[in-house]
Formats: sequence, C-alpha cells, structure tokens
Amino acid sequence: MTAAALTHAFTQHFGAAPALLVRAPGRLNLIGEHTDYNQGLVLPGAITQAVSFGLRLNGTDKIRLRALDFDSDYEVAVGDIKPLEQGHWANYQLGVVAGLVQRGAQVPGFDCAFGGDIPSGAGLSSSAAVECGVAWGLNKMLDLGHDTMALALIAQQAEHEYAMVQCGLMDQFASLFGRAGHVVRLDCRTLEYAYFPLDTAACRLVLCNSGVKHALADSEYNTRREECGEGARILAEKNPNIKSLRDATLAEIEAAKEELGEVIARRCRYVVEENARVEELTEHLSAGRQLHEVGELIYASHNGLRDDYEVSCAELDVLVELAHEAPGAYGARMMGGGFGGCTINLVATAEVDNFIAFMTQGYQDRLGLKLETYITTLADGVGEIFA
Ligand code: GAF
Repeated sequence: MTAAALTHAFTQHFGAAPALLVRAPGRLNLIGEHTDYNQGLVLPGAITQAVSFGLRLNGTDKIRLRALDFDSDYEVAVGDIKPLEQGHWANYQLGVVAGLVQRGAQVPGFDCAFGGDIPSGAGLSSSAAVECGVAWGLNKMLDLGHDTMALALIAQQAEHEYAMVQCGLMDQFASLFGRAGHVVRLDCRTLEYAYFPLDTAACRLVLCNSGVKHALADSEYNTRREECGEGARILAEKNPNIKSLRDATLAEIEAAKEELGEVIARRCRYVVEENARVEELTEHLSAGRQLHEVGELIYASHNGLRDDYEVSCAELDVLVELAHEAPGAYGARMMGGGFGGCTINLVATAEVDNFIAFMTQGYQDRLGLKLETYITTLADGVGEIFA
C-alpha cells in the first residue's frame, strides 16, 4: 500500500491525518525450521511484501483500530484490553499494547489503520508483521526507548498471550531486523546475529504458495513444542548440561531411544540435524557461491520436516517433488510452521521464468490446483515510510 493511499484511507476514516506511517515486512526462512523455540539457529530474511500502518494519538483513552483489508473496525479503552476470541485480527495489536503496558508504558488512546500485501495463510508471517509494526510505531510515537530486540520479544509475547501460539522468536526478529539483499542468522539462545548477502545475479528465492492452510497448524505447532521440551527433559536426566535440544547430540538421542520413545526421538533428531544444517549452510554462504551444496541442505531440511518432524502435507510434498525436476532449482523445502503455506525454492536467476512455468503446470497436472508464485526480494526490516 502506498503512503498516499494509506494516508487517504486513514484520514477518511478517522477525520485527521496520521502522525506516523510504518512499514512492517513479512519474512521468509532459508533454513532453520522449528529450531527457534529449541534455542537453536535460524536463517530468515524480511521480504518486500509488508503491512503498512498509519498511527496517531487521538486524545481519548480509546484504541481505535481499522483493518483496511477486512473492512473491519475494533475499539476498546486502553484500560480494558484483554485477549479476544481466538482468530480475532485485533489480538495482535492488543497483545503488543498489553506488553508495553506491562513494561511500564502509559499508553494513551490512539488510532491505527493498517493494510498490506502479505498473502494471508501463506506462512509469510503477516501476524508477526502486524505485531512488529505496532510495537515499533508505538515505541517511536510515545518515545518509549525500547531497543529493537526488546520490541521483537514484546511482539513474540503478544503471539503467546493473545494469539495463543507458543512461537519462537524467528518471525518477529526477521520482520524487525531484516536487511535488503541479506538473510540473517540468529542464535536464538544468545540472540547474537549476523547478516549474509544473497547473490541475486546467481540465484533468486522463489516462493510457491500451496494455497492450503490446514486447521491443525496451530495446535500441532504447540504439540511439537511440547514434544521438544519433553525430549530435552528426558535427555537432561542423562546429561544435566542439556538445557534444550540445542545442546543434544545425535549419539545422545540414539542412546536414550527407549526413554524418549520413537516419536519424540525423531523430533529430537530432526532439530539437532537442522541446527547442523544452518551452520553448514552459512559456511557455504561465507565461502562464496556453492549453490548446489546449499540446495542439497535445503532439500534435506524438507525431508526431515516431512519424515521426522511430520509438519509437511501432501501439497507441500508435491511442490518439493516437482522442484527436484524443475529447471534451475538448486533446493526446495516447506517453510514456516508447516501444514500448508509456501515452499521456498533456491533457483538459478537465469531459469526463474522456466522454473515458475514448470511448477505451475506441474501443480495443475498433479493436484488440479492453481499455483501462486512470488519472486522475492530480501528487504529492510520495520521502519518509517514517508509520504
Ligand atoms: C512459525 C513460528 F512463528 C516461528 O517461531 C517458527 O517456529 C516457525 O513457525 C517454524 O520454524 O512461523
């Protein structure tokens, strides 16, 4: 949404111009899936698709929200906010306000209109973008002085306590810390991070939207998180240095197979292997262009997510199978929480058009489904936009 369109919509609705315009991007993740809540490593980036916000203090004690894309409004007194029914779009904003208040902020009434172009249900973290945009905007408008990492943590808390998904930090981190042309590796234990450029002359990241979102995504996500916690607890009985799956080795998992049980052992193995893949992939990126090796790691990540972690679905598996045959594809895998959404594909730049044509035809032929694709550009994280 352009700054002019947003300003116009805001002014029409609230009767005064916004004081601040903010852009908050969605995210992709090159590798490191379901590792963030195991204190592991992730390698996401922010994308050009984003949610934009107009904000202004309104001189009352009311928060007035306008969701431009859903043509829907919500209003509440600041002192009365509480989680709404699950799935309500205002939970993300309200959760952020609650987090700021909890940290001592006096939040006065404000108006907020927002809308964007992150396809919903595509696994590109439109919810994290909403949380991060509001957190960043209120922090600036009210001069609260939180640093960017604190804002990511406040946004994550909103997801836990208002959206009721026990997510890790990756999505909020990527939306706030993205850098144009780069992916960024985050160590979810120490919160240290490092940027890696992606050479777009050689390769592009193409997202293929399966168009499905299975209802069990949120509940299965929380279940995986519990299984990992349980795995870490069992492993810690033998080695007290294991504080999370980040600390475990494959040998330790193998040795505790009986106690873990078959399912939890597989979950643990996936997490340990995926962390190793993030390390290996970033070594390849640092060493220059080794796209075949990078691609193999991406394919291996999908296999683990499908077979050991069991968060893929038939449509995503078909997309990855097709990518194996597609012109220019180095690697492909499901991305994000799973059970639908997009695959991420590393594709030779010169072959992107052929790749997309092949995938589109193949998805239609195999499943009778229409494929939406996005050639992404890695973008900057949350920031102000100027009219
Ligand atoms: C979702 C979560 F929000 C992230 O924290 C992360 O766990 C991801 O699924 C899986 O890697 O996007």
